[in-house]
Amino acid sequence: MSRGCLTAAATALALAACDSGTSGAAAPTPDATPTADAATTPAQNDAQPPDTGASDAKAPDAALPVTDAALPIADAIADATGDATPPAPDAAAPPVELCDRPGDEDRDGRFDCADPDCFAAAVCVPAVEVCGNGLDDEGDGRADCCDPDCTAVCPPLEVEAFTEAEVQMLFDTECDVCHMDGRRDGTLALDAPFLATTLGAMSEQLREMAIITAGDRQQSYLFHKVNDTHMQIGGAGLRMPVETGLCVSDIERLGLYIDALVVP
Ligand SMILES: [Ca+2]
Ligand SMILES: [Ca+2]
Ligand SMILES: [Ca+2]
Repeated sequence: MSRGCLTAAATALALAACDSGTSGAAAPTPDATPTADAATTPAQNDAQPPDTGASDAKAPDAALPVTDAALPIADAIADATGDATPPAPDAAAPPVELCDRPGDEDRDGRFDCADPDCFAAAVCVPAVEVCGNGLDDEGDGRADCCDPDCTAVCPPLEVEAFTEAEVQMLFDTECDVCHMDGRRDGTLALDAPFLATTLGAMSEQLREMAIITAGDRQQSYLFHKVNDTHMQIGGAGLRMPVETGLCVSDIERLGLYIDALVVP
């Protein structure tokens, strides 16, 4: 008896503890338990509905505007798509040459600036040096009165001959990339003292002419290379310095220096 009674009592105590843990002091009375449960459940139900109600209220409200707004947007997209689709008919129109895009778009056998359709296009009109605007308008490396294109409208050059030190300084700043410190474009070396390697030494590009001939710029291949007249006398290659060239006043001062050189 004692064991069965103890077990039953333990179960009753455990149930009582569970109830008391859930609903507090009202647990002992069976009637109170349902009351407490009933009170709790509705309360929870009451508490939840508002949340559900709130979310339900948002969902439809949010959904409606979206749907309403989506319709016009969809219509607009459809309209836009409809308008964008027509390119098909436009593509059938005569093609136009695009002057700045490689290709013969109008299929007349002539491309870009070689196509008469592009002769007046800005991209095809050769740039010209505008003298006095401070710019190198056609990109030959020389601006305004430094550009030979402006010689006719610029004041006559009234310059003095470079000294030997000034010529070396010019080479040091303009020719060092290719002709100094062991770097050789051809055989030309302009390291100081430049006269040691240029005066009377025959040019590789024009073997019958010395790089520098004392007293005569016209017989000095180096002068022709910077004056851009080297091709006219049978030379080769590009004007020097590459891309930038020299200002016409510096070319003239170099010419005067060579002209004044005395044959050793
Ligand atoms: Ca083209
Ligand atoms: Ca200019
Ligand atoms: Ca220029």
